[in-house]
Amino acid sequence: MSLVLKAIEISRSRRFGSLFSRRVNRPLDGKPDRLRSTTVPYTTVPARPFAVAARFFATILLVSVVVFVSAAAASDTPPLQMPMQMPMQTPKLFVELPDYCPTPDGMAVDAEGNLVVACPNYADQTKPACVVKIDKEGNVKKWFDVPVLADTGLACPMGIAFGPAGELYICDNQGWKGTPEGQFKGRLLECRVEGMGEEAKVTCRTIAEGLEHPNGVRFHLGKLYVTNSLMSRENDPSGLLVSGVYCFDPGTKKAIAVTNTRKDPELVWSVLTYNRDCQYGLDGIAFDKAGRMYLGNFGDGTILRAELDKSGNVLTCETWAKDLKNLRTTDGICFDENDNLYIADFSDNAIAVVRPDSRVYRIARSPDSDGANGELDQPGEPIVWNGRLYVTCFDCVTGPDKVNTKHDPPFTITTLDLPDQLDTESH
Ligand SMILES: [Ca+2]
Ligand SMILES: [Ca+2]
Repeated sequence: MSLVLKAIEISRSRRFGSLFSRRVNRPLDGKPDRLRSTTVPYTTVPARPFAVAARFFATILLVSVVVFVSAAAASDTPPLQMPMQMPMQTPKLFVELPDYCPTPDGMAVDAEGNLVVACPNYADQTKPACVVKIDKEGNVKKWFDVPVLADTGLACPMGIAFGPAGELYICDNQGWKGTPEGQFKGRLLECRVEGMGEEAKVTCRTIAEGLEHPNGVRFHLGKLYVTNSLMSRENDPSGLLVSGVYCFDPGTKKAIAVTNTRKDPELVWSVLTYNRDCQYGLDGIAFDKAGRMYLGNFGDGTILRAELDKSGNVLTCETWAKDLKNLRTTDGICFDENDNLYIADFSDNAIAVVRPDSRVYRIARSPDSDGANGELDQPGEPIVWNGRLYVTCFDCVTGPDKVNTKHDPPFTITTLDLPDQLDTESH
């Protein structure tokens, strides 16, 4: 502010000096010098220069007051909320997974700070579906093989979440491969595991069964919320796909059998997916600090936000974020500690961030590749771990709307900076 006034002071004195010296002796006829008759006397005309000078002073004073008042007012109000910079990043390779993890998917962090990854191994189901642990240095160890379903001889762990006692909840998506024997056989498992790898002692029980496509799970205030991405038995008059989110009590004594229709009492919300070219519904799920539930509707590329009551019932649910230029499909989602929501844009090989004000940004996108250099190779799920974003590369599905054209080794987890850290560093 003082610099501004100083500049005005300098300007004012210069303007006044030149103005006065030019006008103080002016010819009475007002003609330019070259036309003036030599008979026309010069005289001094003080009135008009002083009037001009007075007006000039008044103008300068007014401008100064306006500038001062504006600056003072500005200092008392918050700065304008300018759009945050969201530079596109080049993902970096975190780890190449062992051959027994060809299709990494859901993630969680255990009590010791390890990254825990579910591996349904759809790309090669001769490899038992398993859960691995990865330490900060990127050392990968098998934790345990997920108990198979007798009907299929397979397990298909996708979304995972820890409960308060270290029990691991697993969406066992038996229907994902589309085999007849796996249809409507999805389970929500609770597994307690002691030891690692060959020595692991695994005790699992089924919380819910008969799910068509259990995909994402979160433990929230003592309840388990699970997305069911397909509910094809529910024939909506529109002909559009129905999908939903269930709320299960982990304390249930016996497995809850669902019908995959809106009649299920545990179904807390259902939606349609409007994109007829991609009929795949609710997928990623996450909760913000205020306890609101966020759901990704995969085919529509939308994020829904739901308010819950204390019993876990959905009070309201609305489309919260949608921006198809920056986010086309919503697979796994997660929050950072600042309530920024990260989304794996599965089909577009990209990562999006939704700010708390619901604006959507794309922060990384990779061309089709094998992922060897850390490229996004069909991102399935993001997670915030040790101050960075980590993303599993599912690398398994191809099709006309998918960037990925081939399942190809290596099998990878890649990593990105959190945008807020970039903001901090750049300031
Ligand atoms: Ca790959
Ligand atoms: Ca690939």
